[in-house]
Order: sequence, then structure tokens, then C-alpha cells
Amino acid sequence: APETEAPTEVPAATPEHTRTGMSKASLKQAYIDNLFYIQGRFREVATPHDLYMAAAFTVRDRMLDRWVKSAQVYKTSHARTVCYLSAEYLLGPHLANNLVNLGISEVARRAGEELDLDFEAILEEEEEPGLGNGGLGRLAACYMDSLATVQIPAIGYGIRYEFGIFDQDIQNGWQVERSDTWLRNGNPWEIPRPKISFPVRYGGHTEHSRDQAGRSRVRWVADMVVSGVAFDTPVLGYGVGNVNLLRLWKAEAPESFDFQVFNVGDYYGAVHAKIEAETISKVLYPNDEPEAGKELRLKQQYFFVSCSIQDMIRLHLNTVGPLETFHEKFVAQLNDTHPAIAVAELMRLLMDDHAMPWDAAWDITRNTFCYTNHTLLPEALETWSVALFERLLPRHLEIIYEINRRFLDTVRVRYLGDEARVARMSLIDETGGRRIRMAHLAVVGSRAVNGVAALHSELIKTTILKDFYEMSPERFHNVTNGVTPRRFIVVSNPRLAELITEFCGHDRWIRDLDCLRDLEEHAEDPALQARWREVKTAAKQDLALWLSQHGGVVLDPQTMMFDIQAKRMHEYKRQHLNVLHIIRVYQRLKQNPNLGMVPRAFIFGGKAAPGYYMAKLMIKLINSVAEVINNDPQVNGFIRVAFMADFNVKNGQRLYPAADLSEQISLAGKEASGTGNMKFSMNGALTVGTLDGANIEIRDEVGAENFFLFGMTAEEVRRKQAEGYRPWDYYHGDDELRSDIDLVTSGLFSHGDTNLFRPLADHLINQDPFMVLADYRAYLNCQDRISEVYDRPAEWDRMSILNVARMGKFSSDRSIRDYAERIWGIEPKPIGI
Ligand code: GPV
Repeated sequence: APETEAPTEVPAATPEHTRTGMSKASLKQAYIDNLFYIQGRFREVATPHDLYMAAAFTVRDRMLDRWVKSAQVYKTSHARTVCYLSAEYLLGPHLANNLVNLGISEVARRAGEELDLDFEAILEEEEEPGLGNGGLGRLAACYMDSLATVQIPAIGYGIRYEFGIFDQDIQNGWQVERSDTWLRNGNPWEIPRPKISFPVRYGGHTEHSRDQAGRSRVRWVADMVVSGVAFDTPVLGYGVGNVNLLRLWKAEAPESFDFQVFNVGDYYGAVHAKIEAETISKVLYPNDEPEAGKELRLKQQYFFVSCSIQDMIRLHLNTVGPLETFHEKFVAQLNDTHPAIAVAELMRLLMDDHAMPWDAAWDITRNTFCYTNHTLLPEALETWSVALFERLLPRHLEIIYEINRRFLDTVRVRYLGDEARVARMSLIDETGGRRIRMAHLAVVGSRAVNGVAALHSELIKTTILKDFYEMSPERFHNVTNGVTPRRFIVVSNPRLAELITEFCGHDRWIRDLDCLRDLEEHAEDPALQARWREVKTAAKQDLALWLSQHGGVVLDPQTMMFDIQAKRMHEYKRQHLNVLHIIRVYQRLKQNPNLGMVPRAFIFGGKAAPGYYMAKLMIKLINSVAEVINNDPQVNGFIRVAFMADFNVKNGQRLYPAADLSEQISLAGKEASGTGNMKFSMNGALTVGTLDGANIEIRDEVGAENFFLFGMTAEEVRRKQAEGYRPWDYYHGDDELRSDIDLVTSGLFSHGDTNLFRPLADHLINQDPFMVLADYRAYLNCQDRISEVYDRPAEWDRMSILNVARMGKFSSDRSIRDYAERIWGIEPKPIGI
């Protein structure tokens, strides 16, 4: 396999090799060499980007010998390997993270100082790969970090989008999207593998025949072919020798692209076909949850899945041999339904290319895949029209029909005469236009199915996958999400990391987050509390400075509580509930300017899908409220509102450390898990939240007394919906609520325009699908309690320390161990340094 073709011998370590040495002297020498030989620059003329590239290559060099060694050990030991199939990886900047995982942050910083480099400026220079929308893509990135850290052999497969998630500007209060040209200046972390490339076909028709032995064979005659080329990024674990592979596919026109065959004499047609091929990996669809349902999106999904499965088959044939044991070598985790076509693709390759009979192929397929569901929102469940499938993937449609035929036979035998159930469970939705239900394909084609938090995994069984659960309950699991403490504590909040290490007396917590419990005994120690407060205030100062330089809002980190909601803009996440609270506080202050209240900075961050009108209007509302409040001297000593533009991983790392209060206020039953909730809490923020997703488990861990709970339970929501929810009654039954909503449409926040926010207010009063009005009063009461507690610093600090001390469960290392033990059946393959 080409990835093991690199030299097997790393030159001896004395004197230190420029490409592997970890001492300050060799880092300095390596940096100067890289600046000279890779960037072709000397210090005096180097641009900030040259300085960054030299640093990146210096770090990358130090990962490569571990990478090659890992590949060798994995290969020769025939290690069982997990393949994570995900359409998104929201990686965030690599440099600082790789320094931490290599264990050379400090020595590199000192080397930089001696070279007179501005270390922070170099880190800032990195353009982050934003190859994902939000939680789902970031989870994939955390899992790649943890897979390497807990030493599980793994390959992450995905798409090398040329344009990742758009950059967000705010103009006149509105979101404006700019394309993300992250590859413009080159990407030092990836290694192109032009020789690892696979054809991916689309369209055409199938031809059925029989071979000499009389077995039926199918030939798919496609009418378009593109080439998927591998780009590899090493993913290093923390403090270990294991380096796993992130392999992202770029679509290109095939090298053998034949003007003769495809476009006789049609030169422009041929060039057009080349452009068409390259379009496939051009851009990430910026919708999270509701799918766009566009043809190009299905092409993308099949593109990366086909390349990945072909690659897995190649690796298996190269190392183990016969495909009968494919599922013993590999387990493939489907990150939601985006890669679910893999079920049909593996069947096709085994049967059509490798002449395997249906039953044998099905047995391998069923034992290879596992499926993670990430949403309960019905509108987010992916379906594709049969007509589109027929046009793009005719062979896969046949296979899906056959999977369905056999599956529904087992349903009929199990539930005699229950044709309604058969229709519900079918892979084809026959109501309205015929559509393929990707979640059903994923469930039927998988050995195990899991949700991403305890509540979510339970709700799956009683709602969207109820029939499947009843038929095979043993296949349903929960694996609660987690986040990596390396990026979200050590990299983003170094002051807190240092303080934790000091009070725990060790830094084992970075690889074993349960060790944070050692902080518990110090929760009331005034010495720790004072230091804790200093660390939080310093982080708030950093954020306040940054915000004042980017957007101009001035916040007071000394007096103000930093109350932050940062996540994608969605009605179900209820940023508008937060806004109603701000408006209530504003009105109270206007009525009583001497109200002795705890000053607060309300900070938001989040992108809206470009086509999601209501989410964009929420952004405009936040910015409009901000404009009025921040410019009203009667209140702006007490409250300020800031919208941080372009919330991404890098900017998130500025927010989490600075939060006093974390807003996790989705309607119960709607947020599958949430992971921002964990990042905030790990950094000492207290949570105001509903009993939704992982909030429930966070509250269980930190203790109910250290969590600000409000709102209906999922069960209460279900009942209210069944009874018939009437938001209008709440609007008319609560004077303050009515006055807050009326202020939105009064023109105060819109320079007299009473129509601008009318759609938002009307939607709340008349539909309110996410029950903002029903939870409004409970939310306000809870916020009042929060202000009271914040006024008692010793109590707040104690709660904050206990939150951090009890966050061990939410390390993605724990999530990955759960998957490895309970779902994948994979053992760690330790590789030393
Ligand atoms: I489906 N999620 C996401 O970010 N994008 C999607 O397309 C879908 C789910 C999120 C959920 O909304 C979060 O609750 C969850 O924490 C996250 O996936 C990771 O599981």
C-alpha cells in the first residue's frame, strides 16, 4: 500500500535529526531550514504566511515518523480498524493542537522567542479547515483526536471540499456569506496521494446476464465517470505514538478521460465534463439538519462513499486477503445517513465486481456497518426521490429494492397481516412521490444503531425508529457524545489547564478526564477560588479585547457576567427566547433605572443556513436589539449585547473560556445531544438549560444544585402538543410576554419599521412550533435566580469548580471507548513514542 512506501528507517537520533528532534535547538534549526528550503525565504523578507508555513512544516515533520510507524504496525499486525464515514469534519486549526499532542508547546514557544517570532501571530495566521456545518462535523473531528489518543486504529473518510462552510460577515445587522477559500495559500497538513485514486461512476443503465455457472451477473454501464483522489492528513494522539489517517477525497476528471469515447469531436463538451467532475467536491452544503435535497449533494455522498469502500477493499486485499473476512478487518461507522448509500455500494462491489452471491455479501455488509442517528427532527430525516436515484445510481436502486423486498418479507412473517407496519418500515416511502428513506436503509444495513445522548437514544426507540426497535431491540444502543479536552481546554484555555494541573498535582487529567475529580476537594478552598476567578476574568478580558477590535462592542469583563449562546441559528435552539429575556431586562431597566442588577454581557455567535429565512431574521433581531441597547446610556452600564461574527472553531475557542453562563435552551426533545454545552461547562461556565439532549446527563454529573434548570420536559412537550398547543393563550395571558413581543414589532429596534420583525412575532404568536412562549416564564424566573447566585461569588465559584471537576464523562475519549467496547469490538493497538 502506498502509505507504507515511505522509508522504514528513521535516521539515528544523535545528533538530533532536523526533522525529528524535539529539543529547542533542533526546533530552531528545523524552522530556519523549512523557511529556507520549503518557503524559499530568509527572515527579512518572509511574510506572516511564510512564517506560519515554516512552523507548520516543522511540526508536521515531527508527526511523520510516528505516522509511518503506526501504518507499519497496523499493517503487519492485521489490526482491526474502524472506518469513520462522515460527509463533514469541522477540524479547526491544526498547529496549536498538534503542538499539544506532540508535547512540545512549551519548548516550541521558547524556540520561537529565541528566533524573535511572534508565536500568537503565527497561530492566528492559520486558515481553519471548516469542512462541516456544526455539531455533527465537529464531533467527527473530536472523535478523530480521541481515536488516536486511545490508540484505536482508524481511518476517517470524507470529502476534501474546496470551499468549506462560508465565512459570515455582518452588514447592517444582516448575515452576509463570503466563500471560504481555505486552500488559497496551500495546506501544509495534507499529503496528496495521486496514485490512490478510484473511478466513481454515475448514470447509465444495467445489463443482466448469466455466467457460465448459471449465476446471475449484473453489469452497470454508466454514462459519467469521475476520479476520486486521496488527500491524507495525519491525526496524532495526545502523548502517544499512534497517528491515524484522515483521508479526504477530491473529485477530478479521470486521467484517461477520453475525448474520443465520451465526446466524439466535442472539445467544449469534453472540457465541460471535466468541470462537471470537479464540481463534485467543490463546496460543502451549508445546511445543517434540514437537508438541501439537491442532486449534487447525492453525487457528493456517493462520491466519497464509493472511493472509501473501494479503498477499504483494496487495503483488505493487500493485507488480509479474501473478502469473506472483510467485516473482521473493518467496521464502518455511518455518521448519520449522509454516507448510508455505503450499504448498497458494498453490496454492489462484492456481488458485481467480486462475484459474491447475495447472501454472503449481505452477511458481510450487515456485519460491517453501524449507524449513528443525530436528529429527531422529522424534517431533517434524509430521503431521496426514486426518480433521482434511478437517473444517478440505477444499480444501487435495484439493490435497494432487493434489500427492501427481502427485509419486508421478514417483517410480514413476523407481523402477519400488519400491512400498515410494512408500509411504515419500507425503505421506500410511497406516500406522495416515491422516496428512499435513508435512515431505514442505514438501520436495515447495520449491525448496531445508536443515538448520541441517553434521552435521544430512548426517543429514537419510541418515535422515528419505533418499528425497528420493536423488531430487534438488541441492536439499539446509546453512546453519549463527548468533546476533546485537548482542543477545548488545553489549547483554548491554557491558564485554566495550568491551574487544574497545579491543584490536581498532575496532568494525567488531559488523557483521563475523570481525574478532574481531584478538584472537588478544593471547591471551597478560597485559594483555588481566587485563582479560578482570576483565570476566568483574564479569559473574559481576552474576549472583550478581541470583540472590541472586531465589531467594536465594548464589554466590561470586571463587572459583567458573560452570558453566551453560540451555536448554529435554528428556531429549535431558541435564540429568540434568549432575546425575549434581554428585552425583558431592558424594559425593567427603563422602568427603573436604579434597579440594582447584576450587569450582563449577552453574547451570541452562530451562522444561519443561507436559505433559512427565519434564522437570518433572528440574527438581524439580535443585532438590532444590540444597536439600541448598546447606544442607550441609561442601560448600557448594566447590559450590553454582542454578536460575534463568523462563529467557527477558532472563534469558539475564544468564547468557551470566557463564559460565565452557557445557554442551552432548546425545546426538550429537539436537540439530539449538543456538544457546545460540554465545551462551556468544561471551561467553568454554569449552564442554564432545559432537560434536553446531553444537558440531562451534564446535570446528573455536576449535580442538580450546580445547574440552572428550567422548562418543560420532553414528555410535557409531547402532551401539550397532543392536547393542542395555543401560543396565543400565553401571549394574552402574560402582560410582560406580550409587551416584550410587542416591543419587537414596535419599530424601536428597526428605525420605525413595524414590518421588519412581524414575521418572527406572528410566527411565535400563531404557530410557535418550538414553544418559546410556553417556556418563557420559567426561563425568566430561572434567569433571576442566576443573577442572585452570581451576586454571591464564593457560591458561584464553588459551582463552577464542581462543574469542571465532574465533566470527566464528557471527554470524547470516553465516547470512543464506549464505541470500541460496546459497538465495534476493537482493542487498542498501542504504539509507543
Ligand atoms: I442530523 N447535528 C448537526 O450538527 N447536523 C446535522 O445535520 C445533524 C445533527 C447535531 C445535533 O443537532 C446535535 O444535537 C448533536 O450534538 C450533534 O449533531 C452531534 O451528535
